[in-house]
Amino acid sequence: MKQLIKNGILVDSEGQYYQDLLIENGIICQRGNDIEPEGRCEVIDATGCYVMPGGIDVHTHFNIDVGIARSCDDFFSGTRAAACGGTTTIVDHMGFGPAGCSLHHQLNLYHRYAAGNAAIDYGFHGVIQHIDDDILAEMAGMVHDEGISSFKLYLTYHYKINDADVLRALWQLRQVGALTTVHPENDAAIAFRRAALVAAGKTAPIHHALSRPIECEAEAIGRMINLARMADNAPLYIVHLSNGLGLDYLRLARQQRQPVWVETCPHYLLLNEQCYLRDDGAKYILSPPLRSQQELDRLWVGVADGSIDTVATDHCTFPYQQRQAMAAGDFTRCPNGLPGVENRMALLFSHGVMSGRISPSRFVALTSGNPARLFGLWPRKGNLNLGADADVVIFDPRQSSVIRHSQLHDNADYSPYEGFHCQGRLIMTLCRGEVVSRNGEFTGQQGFGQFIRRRPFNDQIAAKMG
Ligand code: DUC
Ligand code: ZN
Ligand code: ZN
Repeated sequence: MKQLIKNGILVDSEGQYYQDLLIENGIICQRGNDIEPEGRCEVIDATGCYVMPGGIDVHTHFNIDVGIARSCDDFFSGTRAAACGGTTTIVDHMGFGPAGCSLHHQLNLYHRYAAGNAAIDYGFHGVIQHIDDDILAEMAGMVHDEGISSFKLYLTYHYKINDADVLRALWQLRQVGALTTVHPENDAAIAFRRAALVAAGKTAPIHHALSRPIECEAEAIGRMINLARMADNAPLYIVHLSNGLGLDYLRLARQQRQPVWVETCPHYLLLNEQCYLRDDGAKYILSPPLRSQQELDRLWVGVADGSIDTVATDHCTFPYQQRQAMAAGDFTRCPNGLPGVENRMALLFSHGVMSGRISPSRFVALTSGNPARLFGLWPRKGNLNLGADADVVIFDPRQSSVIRHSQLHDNADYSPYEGFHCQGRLIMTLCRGEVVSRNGEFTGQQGFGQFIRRRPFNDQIAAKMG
């Protein structure tokens, strides 16, 4: 079966081209002017539309057990929502397993969660919850036999890793060809501030933000940068950056040619801490928390000037009803996380491209090309080159939409972006040539998604990011 996407503006991380795109058996097989359909071929008219690589969201938490609750989107509902929002591949962060468990324990569990459920392609980041000789020895097999070429460690939460073990992890992961990703927040600072707030009876949602100020995150970012430098310049990826101070530390490291990269999320670009003062402020509790408008502005500068590399969602859903019941007015009892996997592409297209902050090529770099290069999906994904998977999104810049949770495909009961206007509308999403969404409706199939064995981290590929 062939598909021919005609008359669109093809966009990749490098530029824009008035070309047609021919797909055969789920693979991009020809690009050029005035390609004519031959044989059995569906023609898709993309006149006036941007035709771009499918989105890659490298930060989701589907079906995650966070100890006090389990997120309500599993690998079917989560990837269904992703498909409807123009994302064709996700890389999910595995949750913690039982104390002392192996890396393979969680990998095997996550394969069971995703297989037969995912509607788009997927991979997993490994999770490091302790370090010992067995875990260090297991890392090479995870990368080279299992296709897990990135791992996450946490500097806070139940299985926080101390500096000595962070160094051991960074060192070994570099040796085996993996990228270390980190949740950077200073655990002692959170505990200190939280205790004082709780003792004073200050437990409203705004106090969640006050318990984790930007210095708490920036300190941990700076520490990780320096530890990575001392671990033989190990490659490092900072997840969910929320503030400009941390970004300045990253810029400094980059100036010194250190291999560090950083992700931010739509909520840190579009929602500020005023949300915590609303009656429904508990809807916005996540970590790191939402920040002041000044920090949002500083992140937009980083998105535009190239110092931020990726935009992912950290999609981690707990219904508002459940949040209210569990928190009962105390932010310390509220499960953390926001939904957003269906809105990332449209929000960044609207507030980034259509508002003139970034070019369409930069949009592709942030949402697809750079994640593919960093996380071992390139050249199969993240581009529209011959031989790549036909993962494609078609955006019409002339149309617009308003986000309503009632029209989304996740299992949450709200959207933090309710009522947001998006200029530019997603018309179609193809994953390996299959139309998985059309005009906001899910047209894919549960179980269509394939596990993607990711390649080892490659600094030459990462160096060419857009
Ligand atoms: N913070 C995380 O680190 N992960 C999931 C959700 C959240 O708020
Ligand atoms: Zn995190
Ligand atoms: Zn996360």
